[in-house]
Amino acid sequence: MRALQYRTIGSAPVLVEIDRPEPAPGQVLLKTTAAGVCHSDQFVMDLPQEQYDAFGFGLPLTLGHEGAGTVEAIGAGVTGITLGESMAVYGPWGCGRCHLCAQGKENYCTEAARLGIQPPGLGAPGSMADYLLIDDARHLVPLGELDPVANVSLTDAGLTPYHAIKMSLPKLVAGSTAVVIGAGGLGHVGIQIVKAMSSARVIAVDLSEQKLELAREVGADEAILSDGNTSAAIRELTHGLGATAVFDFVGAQSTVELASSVVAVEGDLTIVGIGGGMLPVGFGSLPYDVAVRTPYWGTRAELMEVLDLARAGKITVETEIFSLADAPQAYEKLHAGTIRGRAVIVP
Ligand code: NAD
Ligand code: 9ON
Ligand code: ZN
Ligand code: ZN
Repeated sequence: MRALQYRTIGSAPVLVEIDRPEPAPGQVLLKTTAAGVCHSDQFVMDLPQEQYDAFGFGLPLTLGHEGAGTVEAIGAGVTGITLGESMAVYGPWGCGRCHLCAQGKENYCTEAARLGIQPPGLGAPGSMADYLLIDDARHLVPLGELDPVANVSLTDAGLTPYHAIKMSLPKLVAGSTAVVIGAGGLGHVGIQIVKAMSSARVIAVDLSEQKLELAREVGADEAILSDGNTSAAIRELTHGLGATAVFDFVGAQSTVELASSVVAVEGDLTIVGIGGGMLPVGFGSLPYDVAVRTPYWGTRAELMEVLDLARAGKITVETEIFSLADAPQAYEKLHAGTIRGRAVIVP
């Protein structure tokens, strides 16, 4: 089968021919229907050797941590799923047994690292291949009638903002303001999630006019450029109060500083982007009682909820489709900042 693999530090990923895996007892083999392209893949491929090794992803790495597929083969002992069923893949695999996994919070599994359990595309072989091996059937959520290509990115670009935003919902009352920094893959879905789940006004911030246009199309009430005036503009739009919640889908030094300069008293400052920005946090460094969060991906139940939001027509992913052979171009476009919404690979 074909697989898009990151093989050499600092080089572009390449399409290679590898053996099709067989599901061992307990496992499931999917025939891939779609694979999403996340900026985290770029982050991983930009790491120097030493840091890459520290993450333990290994080489070669078959990319793709957003995945969907139809059930192709079922390992011994697996029950409850049928051949041919269309599935979304829950990516942050955990042990399934620890206290957090028992709550469906496999994204925060306390045993995964010790047991060497890694997400597909971030250690385990990922979805950018003709077939994808799933370690356990509980990591599959039926898509039903949802189109896998249009919805595959809900497994990360939907699930991650959903998890981040859901924690802030008690604060996002009528009259509140949510700032979404970065209207890319995660951000453009995040805007829709805030609008679908709360009555907050959304101010989107991005570097590019095209992304701001997309932000407005998907429901942002205001969309403003990220420049020296952004902080003042947000203060003005919020009558000096600042934003009830700031979701930073970039996480660079400049954006976490922007976030801290616009968050309101008792607000939430949620850093989702992994751009390496750091904030000094201590009494007086932020408005009173601001909560700073750094969430990772989302829970199994939340993936079901995100798919239900899509079924209800409340959220959609803007997609640009690429073949597996053209996947390296998708990463080039992502790197250049010219993907509108999410790039999706269709093998
Ligand atoms: P993306 O490239 O699709 O979107 C990023 C957007 O941010 C783009 O529209 C870009 O123009 C904009 N941007 C870049 N610099 C900016 C700045 N200084 N000010 C304002 N806007 C700026 O990326 P994505 O796939 O949506 O991922 C977003 C971030 O979230 C990445 O850092 C990714 O690695 C991270 N991520 C984190 C988690 C998690 O669980 N915490 C999960 C998935 C992705
Ligand atoms: O899901 C992603 O995109 C992120 C959270 C992966 C980050 C990483 O480097 O493991
Ligand atoms: Zn991701
Ligand atoms: Zn666990």
